[in-house]
Amino acid sequence: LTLESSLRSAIDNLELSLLYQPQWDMQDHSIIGMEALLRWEHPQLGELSPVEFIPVAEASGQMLALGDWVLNQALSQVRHWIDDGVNPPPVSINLSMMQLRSGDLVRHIRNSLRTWQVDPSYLQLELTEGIAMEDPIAATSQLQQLSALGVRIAIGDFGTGYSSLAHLKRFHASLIKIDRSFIEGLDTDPENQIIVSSMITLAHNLGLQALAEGVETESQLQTLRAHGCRYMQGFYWSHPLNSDTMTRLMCDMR
Ligand code: G
Ligand code: G
Repeated sequence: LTLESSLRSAIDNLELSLLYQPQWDMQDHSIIGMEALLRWEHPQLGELSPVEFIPVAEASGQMLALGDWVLNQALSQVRHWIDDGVNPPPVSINLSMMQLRSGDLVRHIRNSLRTWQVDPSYLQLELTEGIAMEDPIAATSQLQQLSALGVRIAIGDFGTGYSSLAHLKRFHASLIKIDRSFIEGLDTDPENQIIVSSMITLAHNLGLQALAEGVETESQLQTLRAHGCRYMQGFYWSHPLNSDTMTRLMCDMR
């Protein structure tokens, strides 16, 4: 059985799940958001990373179905949390190239929000510079509509691709996520410190929030703080968590 054909049954067979990684506000150590991360428990191959199967989904015309599954799964979880009296922070989902290209993204998102009766402010869409820049005009128009709806936009893997500063504003982003590769080298490479510090300043000067992803050590944390970075995500606090563990964490923090 190929990955492609087993992906077709993965949704039906409940082999997919979402994990949630908290995002922290360094000022009061509260959780200001969480990133939903897709997992596939393959019956023979075990847990597969999206890095392995997202390209298969894109190449085999299954990405839209997969993207819809992620969207609905995340919003149904938000609905559960609200119903259980756990007021969750915005949940961020990753968008793929195909979803932005389909031309149907805004309608899908509006429908899902309506289905689950979830306010758009609970949803954040994360896309990479590369995805947004693939077709900047189409991206701009859809992101503008989503932002007008009240959905938040985040640009992930920031600094790794071709970024035009003008586009950052046009994409209606409210948050940039500084790529893990810059955080990794923070302790050893003085140039990385300059780059990260500039990205934080750039974000703030544009009226955007800056979040550092992949923070793993106390020393990275301190360096980022010293450069004015307020929001962080990474193994230092928490790995991606299943929904039950995430619920417990949110309840414990109140
Ligand atoms: O969680 P992990 O480190 O394995 O994720 C690897 C990559 O897969 C990350 O870059 C992440 O953005 C991407 N990814 C995780 N979940 C999703 C998803 O639901 N949709 C898309 N398009 N990408 C995802
Ligand atoms: O590109 P994106 O931000 O969506 O990637 C998220 C991926 O990064 C997930 O697969 C997640 O498991 C992983 N991740 C999250 N925090 C850390 C971290 O502190 N260190 C490392 N190495 N990976 C992380």
